[in-house]
Amino acid sequence: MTRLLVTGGAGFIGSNFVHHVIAHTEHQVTVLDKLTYAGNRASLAGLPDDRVTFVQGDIADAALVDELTSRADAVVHYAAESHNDNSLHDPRPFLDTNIVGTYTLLEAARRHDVRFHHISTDEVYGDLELDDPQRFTETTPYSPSSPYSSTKAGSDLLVRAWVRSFGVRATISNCSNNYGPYQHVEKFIPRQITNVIRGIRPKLYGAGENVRDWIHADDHSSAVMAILDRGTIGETYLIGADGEKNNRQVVEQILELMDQPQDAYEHVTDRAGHDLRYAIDSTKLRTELGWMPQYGDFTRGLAATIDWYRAHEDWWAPSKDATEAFYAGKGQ
Ligand code: NAD
Ligand code: TDX
Repeated sequence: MTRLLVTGGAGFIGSNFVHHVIAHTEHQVTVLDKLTYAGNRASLAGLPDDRVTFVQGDIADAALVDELTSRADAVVHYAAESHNDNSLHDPRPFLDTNIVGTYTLLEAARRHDVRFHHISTDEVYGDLELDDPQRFTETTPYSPSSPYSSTKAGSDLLVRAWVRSFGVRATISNCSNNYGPYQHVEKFIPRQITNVIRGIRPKLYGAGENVRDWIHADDHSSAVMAILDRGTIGETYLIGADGEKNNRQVVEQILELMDQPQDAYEHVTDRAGHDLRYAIDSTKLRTELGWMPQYGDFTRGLAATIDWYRAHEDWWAPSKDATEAFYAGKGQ
């Protein structure tokens, strides 16, 4: 039995991972989560009390992090400020959590010699041209564009330095855009689904030509488990499921699946510095660790996600009005 400390376990992907661990292993889980606007305890509902412990706290709180890390066999670090648009509005919390928070966890992992897995993003690599035949690999140079992605890049580099300088037993994964249930309504896919449910037209930034490489959150979780179980210390693994689509295609698919005319959306003010395209080559993860995504069919995963938002208005409704007010203030 392994004791996992999962940071950010009340967020979208962290909570998916906690459910995955409980369903597929015998591990014990302690969740450390600050419950920012993005955290929601309801995302952890139904889990067994004798295997999951919830601690509300900040990953930058050194005393708390030290105590929890001393009682763990591995730290799986999801906690972050995660939304690009928020980082353009107020970058400070991104520095505090993504940089100082990661540093605080690394120091505790170093003191207690605890295995560490750092969750990161493909955005650290910057963006690609639409017709670039290359995709991101583990050797692509870092070139982040936004306050969010630059703080994630900084946190990755801290992990690499703590491995090399102090021998911390860490791995890193950089994943592409996730979708699925329990994603905050500020993000692209849930925002558009819940807009349609509310009778609001979906909002496409700019022309909608930007490409994202979609992966279901369940597939992200199984990849992280594979890296925790079989990954090589010091290595980075890219996680992706060959899911490239431009934003206009995704909105049209949502509208079609929700029985709306395919052109029932609006173009709104583009994001400043908007990355054009992300695309992941996950050959290393597939060949070295034998991982495969289970959601080959984006349309099926999207339809199930739409069903989930239809059935769980109680989960997302409390955040919806404030989120739309924030966007309205920016012409988005
Ligand atoms: P999220 O915003 O849904 O959840 C983040 C969680 O972290 C929340 O529960 C929040 O309360 C918690 N948190 C924030 N600051 C904290 C702090 N200082 N101390 C403790 N807890 C804190 O984010 P997400 O989309 O689930 O992303 C999780 C991780 O995955 C992040 O590291 C993100 O960079 C990475 N990632 C996300 C995606 C994606 O598509 N969403 C893709 C690749 C990587
Ligand atoms: O209303 C919208 N309209 C729109 O066109 C919103 C909210 C977004 N968009 C566009 C911007 C992006 O091109 O959709 C795309 C996806 O946007 P987000 O959901 O904000 O995701 P992105 O900025 O790509 O970053 C996501 O993937 C990588 C996560 O939020 C990050 O945490 C992760 O690291």
